[in-house]
Amino acid sequence: MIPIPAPSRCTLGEGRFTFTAATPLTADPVLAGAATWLRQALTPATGLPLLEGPGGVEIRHAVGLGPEEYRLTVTTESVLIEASAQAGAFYGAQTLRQLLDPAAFRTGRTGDRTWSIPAIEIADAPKYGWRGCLIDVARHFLPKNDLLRYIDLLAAHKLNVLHLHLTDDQGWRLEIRKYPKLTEIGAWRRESPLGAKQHRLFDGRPHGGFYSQDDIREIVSYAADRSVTIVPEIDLPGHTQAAIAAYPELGNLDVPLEVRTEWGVGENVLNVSDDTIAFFTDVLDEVLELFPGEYVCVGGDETPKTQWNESVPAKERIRDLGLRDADELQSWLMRHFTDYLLARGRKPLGWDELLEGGLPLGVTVAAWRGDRCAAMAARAGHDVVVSPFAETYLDFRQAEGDQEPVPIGSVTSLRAVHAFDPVSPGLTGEERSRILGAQAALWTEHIDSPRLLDYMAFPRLAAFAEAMWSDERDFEDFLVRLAVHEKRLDALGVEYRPAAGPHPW
Ligand code: TNX
Repeated sequence: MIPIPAPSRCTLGEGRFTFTAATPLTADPVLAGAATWLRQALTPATGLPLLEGPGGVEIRHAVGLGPEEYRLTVTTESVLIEASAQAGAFYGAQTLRQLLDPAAFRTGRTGDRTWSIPAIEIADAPKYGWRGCLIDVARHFLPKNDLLRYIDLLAAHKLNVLHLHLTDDQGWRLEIRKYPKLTEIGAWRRESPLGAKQHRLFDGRPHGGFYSQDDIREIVSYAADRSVTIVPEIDLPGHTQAAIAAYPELGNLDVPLEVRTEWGVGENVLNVSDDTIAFFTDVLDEVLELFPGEYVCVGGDETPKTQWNESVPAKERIRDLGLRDADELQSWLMRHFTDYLLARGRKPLGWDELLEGGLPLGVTVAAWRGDRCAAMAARAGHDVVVSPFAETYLDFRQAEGDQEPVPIGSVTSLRAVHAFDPVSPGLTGEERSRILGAQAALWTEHIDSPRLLDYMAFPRLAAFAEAMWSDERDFEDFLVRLAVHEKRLDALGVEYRPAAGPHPW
């Protein structure tokens, strides 16, 4: 019954608090969102109306707590959540839900039962501020309702950032009003000539989908109600073949391209003309309108320089700008976009490859290639969000075995994710303070359905959440709590990988 992630401090009392149809719920007006959410979450499963009024469950504003911190005090007579801000109140409400029987996680009633929680005192706050998860909706589109369900799942684990990888070679998933072909053409890929025979390289099927701007507004506000901020990613200047397929003038070749039907790093990158820069500035204008969060990711990863090394206009650009080579050209190009974001009061996020050509301060680095890159970025004075592939890439499988999904990368076990610490031991105090936190990554080359996404994400995302939130970590104790947590996931309909072994499909 002790929650996941484990709270900082937790003292069990005597007896239980029992809910009845008459148990009221009230909140300070500034924290009303948490009460609204709690009612929405609990009433369908429990039948408890939790009507407005004093004397039962109270969400009270308290000064002196951090914005994500809360205290939860349950006696036989009352339930009190104290917080200084919405996020803390919401996390208190999430913890309260975990104290109930796992049946409270269903969306309808399963019979009459008495709902009660143990008397307990919890004081809780997160270890890291950036507790994120990347979902790649470009390689395989995740329909809106499934994405909303994921936002609920992140919030249930007190994760607070959803990094949405919206564009890639294999699909452009965001409606841009000024450039409709990005989704008319770029959101759809045909059957791959490689076909199903090459399953391990590509699933071979036609595929597509995108979010309209109203879908995005809905997703952003749904997430905000659950203390989740969305960081949109428009990946530049590599990973852009879908955009080039829609608008060939963005590319380096004279031959038309189609939305890519293979995985792996692609050679087709943007050209560096003024028109291309203007095009993506327009795209970012619309992105900023849609996503109010501070951070916007402009990618910068895996950009092969072959085409620039062979293209006359690129070579002229390098010469005219007095640059040394194509790596510096990438930095020059990316600086346009990061400066643009900084000038509009936003914080640019970019993958660690950007460090290679020099990067303006004020750019936060998403370090995916291990401790060395994270340390390098911190040392150079950048804020860092770490996402090392060996420990946080949840597209890697959870165990060896023929029944496990497509083997890419290495095995990332539940234990390894739980033991993960974003701060590597070699960092100085100053460098440590630059590590904002971490994010798990669900890249979806080989994850073509919400069912498989569940299987890859859970239970590892629960372990990751604990690594981000909890100061003290004990894997054996986590496993004991996970046995109960699996029942919550069952009630939510999450098709996680059971501890006993893989699904037979
Ligand atoms: C590397 S991490 C990528 C992605 C792939 C992933 C597969 C990063 C910035 N780029 O494009 O999907 O590996 O695990």
